Amino acid sequence: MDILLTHGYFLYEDPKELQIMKPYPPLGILYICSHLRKKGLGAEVFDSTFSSRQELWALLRQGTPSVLGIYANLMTRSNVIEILRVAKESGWQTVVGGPEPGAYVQEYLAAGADVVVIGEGEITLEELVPALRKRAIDNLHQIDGIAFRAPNGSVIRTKAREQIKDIDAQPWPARESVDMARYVEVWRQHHGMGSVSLITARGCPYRCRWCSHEVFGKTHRRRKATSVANELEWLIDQYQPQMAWMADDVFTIHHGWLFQYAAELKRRGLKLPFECISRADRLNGQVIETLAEMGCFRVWIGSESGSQRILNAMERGVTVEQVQTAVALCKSAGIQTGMFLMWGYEGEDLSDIEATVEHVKRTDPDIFFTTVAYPIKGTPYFSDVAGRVESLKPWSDSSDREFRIRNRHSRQFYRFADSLLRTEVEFKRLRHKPDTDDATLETLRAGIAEARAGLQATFGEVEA
Ligand code: B12
Ligand code: SF4
Repeated sequence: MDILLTHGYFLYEDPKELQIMKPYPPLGILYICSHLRKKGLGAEVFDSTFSSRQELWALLRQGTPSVLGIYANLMTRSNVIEILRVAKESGWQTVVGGPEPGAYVQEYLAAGADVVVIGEGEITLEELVPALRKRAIDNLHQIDGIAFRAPNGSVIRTKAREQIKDIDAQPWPARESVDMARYVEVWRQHHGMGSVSLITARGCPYRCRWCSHEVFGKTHRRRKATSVANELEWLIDQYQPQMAWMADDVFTIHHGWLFQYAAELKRRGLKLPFECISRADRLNGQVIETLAEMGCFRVWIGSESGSQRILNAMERGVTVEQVQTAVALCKSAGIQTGMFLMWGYEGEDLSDIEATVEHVKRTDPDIFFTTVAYPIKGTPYFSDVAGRVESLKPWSDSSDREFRIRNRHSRQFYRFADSLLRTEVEFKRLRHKPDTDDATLETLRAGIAEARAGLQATFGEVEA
């Protein structure tokens, strides 16, 4: 084996995810694995999702050390750091990649990574793995897209790695390297539908200020509609799923492509229910009708705020009305909607929170999730607040979500905002239902009053 690929996500250690139970395989390392195998390198995957750190430690300690490649994102950082430590103690050469390490090169090198890969991993690892296997460290300077330490301790960053031009020429993810049947089965057991994931494009050209573009930059490269249909057909044959998740950033970004893909599915008689993410401005009547015909049962929309002022500050490029129209169109086409909302973006005050509450009440999506804005290093939003960000724990033990932004409203304030949103929406939903009793409405009214009073009371509280 030339390289063992892994990621730091352990499902059974994550109480929240254990309730949700919607795991998908790590497509990034599976793409790398199939590419390296195609190039004749011995690549294997240790899929941590259903495994434990003890099993990984045993493999690292007992196996013959070679190169260990680890995918890292902001949530898995502390696990990845621990994996690096055990791997180094056991004599492995270590490489990290994914959306986070490029933003924290020094830190990952200090934590035990021999090399940090920045951007797409396929070609970089194709060149890097043989060099590491031969311990030809001097050759590293010639490999684009990496950072490493010179013998004198200085950090060397090579030229940026050029992106893969034709992503269709790449082999599909090496799903055979992970227990795909188990992923599908977990979905089936917990949600009544086995699910698979696939991507149709790489990169997003939009510029929402809080979103990370670390891996693909602002490019957008699409696969051919026929190639995606081939992969879907193969997935159905192999794993008999009842649904799919199109894991693209914005599945409906290219309308011409979408219509072609829909026609291709129709020609093949394929109609697997699926869910996807879209921007409201990339949804219109014809797109939504096409999605419904293709089997789309849910569209997730990044709505973020009901205040246009805040959407503009985020450079979201979407209007509140567009979100409302898109949700209404989905409803009339029989497609469920899920909304992502963000509290606490710079400049948000009580009137913006009230606008978000009104927006969600009016739009009435089937589901909505809220989060308090968190600055991802490398994004413009991070730069905006960098001077005020304080980590609550040492970098290596924390995620980029364990921090405080000085002078931002307190966490308690956002808990009240959340409670106001949920009780107001519930009240509106139940008020007109004939079987709702007065006591329920009274409880909700009290909840609304309490949340609003809490918001007022904590308005002056800021993160210290
Ligand atoms: C699908 C997805 C999810 C799924 C993951 C399920 C799964 N296993 O696939 C779900 C919904 C669970 C999810 C959750 C979250 N996600 Co997410 N997600 C994505 C998304 C949209 C696609 C991932 C993907 O498949 N990409 C396609 C592959 C080909 O790209 P890739 O993984 O980046 O891999 C390439 C390179 O990174 C590199 N590479 C990857 N691994 C390795 C390993 C080595 C050794 C090397 C050298 C290179 C390398 O090479 C690969 C091929 O070129 C990305 C955005 C995006 N478009 O990538 C966000 C993204 C990864 N998610 C993000 C975030 C913030 C989250 C959450 C924190 C959100 C939240 N609020 O909870 C959670 C964290 C969950 C967790 N515990 O890890 C951020 C990460 C930012 C960061 N700096 O870490 C991203 C980049 C979105 C964004 N633009 O901000 N996510
Ligand atoms: S939030 Fe979505 S639309 Fe905005 S830049 Fe990120 S991926 Fe693109």
